[in-house]
Amino acid sequence: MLTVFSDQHALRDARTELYGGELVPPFECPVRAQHILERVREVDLGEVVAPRDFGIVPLTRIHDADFIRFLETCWDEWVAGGFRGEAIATCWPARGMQQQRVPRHIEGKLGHYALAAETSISDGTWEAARASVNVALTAQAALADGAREAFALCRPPGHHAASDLFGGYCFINNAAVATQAFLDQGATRVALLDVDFHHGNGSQAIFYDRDDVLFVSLHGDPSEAFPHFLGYADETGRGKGEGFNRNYPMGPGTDYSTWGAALADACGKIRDYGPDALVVSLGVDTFERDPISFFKLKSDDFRRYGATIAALGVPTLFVMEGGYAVEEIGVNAVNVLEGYEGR
Ligand code: Q9C
Ligand code: ZN
Repeated sequence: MLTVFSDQHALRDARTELYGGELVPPFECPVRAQHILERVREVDLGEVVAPRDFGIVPLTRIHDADFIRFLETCWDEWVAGGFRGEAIATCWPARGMQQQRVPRHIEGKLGHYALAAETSISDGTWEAARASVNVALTAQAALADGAREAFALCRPPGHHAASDLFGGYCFINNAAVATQAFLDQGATRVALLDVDFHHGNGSQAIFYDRDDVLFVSLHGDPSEAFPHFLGYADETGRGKGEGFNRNYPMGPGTDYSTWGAALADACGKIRDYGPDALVVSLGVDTFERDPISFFKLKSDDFRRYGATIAALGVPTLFVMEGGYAVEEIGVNAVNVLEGYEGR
């Protein structure tokens, strides 16, 4: 299987994450991608190529133009504002306040565009996010050119990013941009399967009103886990999108007997949908020793579910999302891909 990787991911190297009332080194850190790449090479998964630059247009198919400009200019505006730390949102348009007007001051812009406070914007964040979406689009192009599968080793991740929201370590929704690229190139239906531990709130919101994308997500119950305010089972889509959004929230301690059954059910929905392509938001924070999650998947389980996904027989683009047990992240992520390949 082809892997697409950019060393520009390392430009996303924030010093701070707001966690438990402290500023700590971010869980979403450069060594994650390094370890996955090392494992790809170790098992000889296949060729590793650098991304091409697809420019801004494919991003604007998913993201608000002012939001993209905000990401591009945020760090410079923050520095110009005289602040000494990294850019962190500290205030929001809460219930009863103005939701539509975008403030001029960077502090107000951050609150307008952030969905959470843990994700600092730092020097190089925009450049890394650009490289990450180019990785996804380069892998998508390989499928468009006839490959049956490809691995986009994206970093930073994307599935929490909505049309005009960043957070949960995400800035540009790489999987959503790649999904839209399939449609823009002539696909009629694309399935987006999100197996990251966290609900893909950004992907759900982006495609919620549409029937040309089936979004299916397995994740920690939002009543117990981030992103806390979306991802319930009764969120099934809206308007002509009704029935094209499926959530499988699961509680603390969920192991493969439960998770694998949910995946089998999810794959049944995907099969019934009959997609031209499948995009997998591949987070491995479902692992039993993930430091911020509560599922109990073992390293061998990742191999098993890769095979389940392969059985769909649909051209598949794997897009890397979360996973914070950095020592095991390479084995776990590549186990999915090896399981998919039946080796
Ligand atoms: N107590 C992804 O996996 N904060 N993002 C969690 C845990 C945010 C995860 C706090 C987690 C974001 C792509
Ligand atoms: Zn996650």
